[in-house]
Amino acid sequence: MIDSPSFWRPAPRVRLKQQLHSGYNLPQPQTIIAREIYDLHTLIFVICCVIFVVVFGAMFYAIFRHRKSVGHKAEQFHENTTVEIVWTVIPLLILIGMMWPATKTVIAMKDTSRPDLTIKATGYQWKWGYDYLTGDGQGISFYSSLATPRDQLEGKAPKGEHYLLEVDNPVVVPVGKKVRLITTANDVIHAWWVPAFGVKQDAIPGFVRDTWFKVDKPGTYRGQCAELCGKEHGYMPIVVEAVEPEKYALWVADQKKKMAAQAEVKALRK
Ligand SMILES: [Cu+2]
Repeated sequence: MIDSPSFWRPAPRVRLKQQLHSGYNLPQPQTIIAREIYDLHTLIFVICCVIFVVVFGAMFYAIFRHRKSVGHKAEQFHENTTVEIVWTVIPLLILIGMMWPATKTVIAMKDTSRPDLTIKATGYQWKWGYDYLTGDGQGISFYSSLATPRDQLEGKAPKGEHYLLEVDNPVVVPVGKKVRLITTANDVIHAWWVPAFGVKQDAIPGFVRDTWFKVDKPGTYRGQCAELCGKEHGYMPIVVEAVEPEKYALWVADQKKKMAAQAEVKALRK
């Protein structure tokens, strides 16, 4: 397993609270896709609220003003073609108005073309393995396991700030670069999920799926496996360190040095 390099300092930590709970809303978006999802969520929510107010307003008004006790009689308009067309066309237009931006975002989410680097994430029961397939870091490969001490899991020690959301080897990526993430699994279905990136992709044994993200700001971003994958499903978090490209180059150089040293040791043992 590859240790975190000693010279390389992690970027300023984005507080977990900020990431997971921005009030009662979605986490603060950190990528263009996450921002689009966030805006879409707001737009659709507003549309739903307007429909709610209009429909219930009209209903309660009608119930109150036209009640039988003040002498109203029910209007009869069965098989009124105009009414039927109106209440079909209006919802249809509303749905098209919602579908248009949503479809654009879904298409953008799936556009993994022309990445700056490609990383393969493999789900294992119960950890993640990462292989850097293209880019400067090509050839880097490591496992990323839960780093929360056993004592905390067993309730013998107070829970730390990043309880169950900390790993020994985080995935390191440069900010402002398009990262294509390929997901697969070794045993059962897992899912690679980092809420702040707007990324959630199943990792399926025997299949290769992909997604992408481009992180705006340096920071530590956390997520979890999002597919029930066995008894330690909750113990395979994801930690992504997004760093400036210069820092990333230093990290890559350090990892490569370590890999070369490991290869030498192996050769000597033969
Ligand atoms: Cu899993």
